[in-house]
Amino acid sequence: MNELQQVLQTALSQMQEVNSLHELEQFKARYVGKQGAITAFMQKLKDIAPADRKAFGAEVNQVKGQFEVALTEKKEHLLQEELNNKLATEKIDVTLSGRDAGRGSLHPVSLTLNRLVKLFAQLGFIVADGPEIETDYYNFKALNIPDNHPARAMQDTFYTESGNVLRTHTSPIQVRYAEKNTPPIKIIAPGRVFRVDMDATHSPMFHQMELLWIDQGISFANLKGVIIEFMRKFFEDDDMQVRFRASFFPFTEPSAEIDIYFAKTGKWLEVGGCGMVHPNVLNYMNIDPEKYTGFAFGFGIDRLAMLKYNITDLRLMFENDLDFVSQFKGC
Ligand code: 2NL
Repeated sequence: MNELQQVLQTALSQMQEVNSLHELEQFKARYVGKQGAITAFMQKLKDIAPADRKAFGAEVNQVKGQFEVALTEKKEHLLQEELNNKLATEKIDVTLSGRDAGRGSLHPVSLTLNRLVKLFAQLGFIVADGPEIETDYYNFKALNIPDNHPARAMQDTFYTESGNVLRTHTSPIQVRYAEKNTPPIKIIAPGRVFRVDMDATHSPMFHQMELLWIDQGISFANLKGVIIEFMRKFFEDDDMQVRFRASFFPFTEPSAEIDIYFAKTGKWLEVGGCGMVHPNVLNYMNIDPEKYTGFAFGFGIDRLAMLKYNITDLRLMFENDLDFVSQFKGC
């Protein structure tokens, strides 16, 4: 019995030296664990004379209880100490200024599109929109593109299983608009277009913009005026030379390619196509070609953006690399 009391006294005094929760766990095991000093007394019970067993057992239980009460107090004390420690050391200075999250920037295609919309708004054109999945009718037939035209081939156009197409140009937007509205029609149609084509200078998805102006008395002079004015405004060069080179499109007659002259390089560059809307196309739009005429033109927004911002590789435009995109802040 004396021995047991001595073990308890030693335990209680040693407990005072413990100063971490981890240490306390190991300390606890030394006394009440499987091999613990207090546990050992419990195992002695079978060697005690039957008459003394009850008293002995009660005493061991009582000591064990005292030990555990002390242990719980110690644990609470250590937890409190740990908390006080944290509160004292982990201070937050709420007066420090915040970290800059960084400001995003618009993609050069978006920047260019925004400029185009603004520029043509000043000339009286509104934006029209339409679906990216189109019917054969709006993408080809209503544009006077014959059944055997190479653009309709599987090698050039993405077809859906149901026989629709991913629009190959934004012209169908204009056909849909003209069909539902009466002249004067003055619209621009920007958007994504899709063609089976993929190399250093071609992407299967790119951005195009077309313009359509239909009214009484619209002539090739109006076409030239709008396009020349647009090119000079867009490239911020009032003397920029624009050249119209005779060409062919099924949806316009006459048709021309648009070239611009870069004084920097001394080179003419083709930037788009244009023409007077073909009478067949006006008929598909339910517009009387005897009463109205119109012109249309189209160009690639990505290519125009590349020229404007001196971007040399088309693939950069579609990789969405932050180091690339963030170079256009403030443009
Ligand atoms: C090019 C050529 C062009 C048109 C697009 C058009 C649209 C309608 C009616 C008639 Cl609804 N024409 N669009 C006309 C001429 C040329 O684009 O090289 N695009 C990148």
